[in-house]
Amino acid sequence: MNDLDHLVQAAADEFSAAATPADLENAKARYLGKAGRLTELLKGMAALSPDEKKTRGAEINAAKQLVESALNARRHALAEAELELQLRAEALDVTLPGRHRGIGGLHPVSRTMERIEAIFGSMGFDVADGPEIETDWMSFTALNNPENHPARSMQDTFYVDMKDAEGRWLNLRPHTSPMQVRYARAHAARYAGRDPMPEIRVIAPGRTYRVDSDATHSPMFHQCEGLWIGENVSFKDLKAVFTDFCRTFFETDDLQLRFRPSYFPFTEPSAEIDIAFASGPLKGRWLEVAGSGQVHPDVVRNFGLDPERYIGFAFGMGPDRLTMLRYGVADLRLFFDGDLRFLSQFK
Ligand code: 2NM
Repeated sequence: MNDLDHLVQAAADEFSAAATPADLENAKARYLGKAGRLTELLKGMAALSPDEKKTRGAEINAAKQLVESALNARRHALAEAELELQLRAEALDVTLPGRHRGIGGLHPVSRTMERIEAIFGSMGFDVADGPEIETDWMSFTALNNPENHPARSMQDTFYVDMKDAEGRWLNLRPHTSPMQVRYARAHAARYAGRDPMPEIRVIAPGRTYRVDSDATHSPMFHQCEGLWIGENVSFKDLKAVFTDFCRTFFETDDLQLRFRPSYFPFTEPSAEIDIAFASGPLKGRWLEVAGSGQVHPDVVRNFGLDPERYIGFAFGMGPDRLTMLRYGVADLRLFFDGDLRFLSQFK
């Protein structure tokens, strides 16, 4: 091997030994840089004769080409290796299941509301909703609530520190009855020319508010009230409708209903509706599920109807409590704390 062969071999060895592009560029400088070994050799040619220059120049250039191709080969190899590493680091296993946001679920109380709406809907009841901020007349007066009734007090009802356009104080509705009143009045006005008026059959589900807070009472709670008014609607219809509802809602015919005499200002006579299951964890215990009664003649009059002609019943129940019964939940507040550990169990 002559000196040039040695030089080419040494350069190729150093290039191979370079582990990074930076190492490689340093090695390159030692051969091809300004003060590199090949560059020095080329400079040294100045002292040679023209003939020697020709042969020596050709030899040096051949060697230089070999060094350059060794350099490029190593550059390419290092780039390939780097790409390979990067690809491996960023490798995706396309067979893994995707990461997705969990599909949410309806709130358990919303599920109850939807069940109630579906069941009464199948019995021909319309579903109505409307304002949660009401006037005294809508929340109390129209419903035959005396002026001095404690339900009107600030201890029981949330008042809004604001009056409506007619200067009337506003409250957060303490029940959904105002919606029944609105619906019945609109119905009466709409069918004023029809004789007889088509029956009113409606439920009003929604949020309601009372000053009350413990394990079984929340200041915001839900209600669903029902109303059926016609020329010949009686307590036996109420019994039939509500028995059917309970059997469908609780998915069993194995339950008893009891209508226990009670009092509400807007109904006369009035009854609490209790149910008892024939089996299961609550077997044999009477559970209050609704209030009900024949709509008071004064209330029918406030609907814009003649109480001598139109009669019917109303009932009101608490979807929150029905949800507690259906799922065996002991503390009402769990429904409104928004804790996913509780809520996600209902998905
Ligand atoms: C109840 C119990 C009994 C009721 C009455 C009315 C209306 F608007 F017709 F007067 N709606 N809902 C009613 C009757 C509500 O809840 C315990």
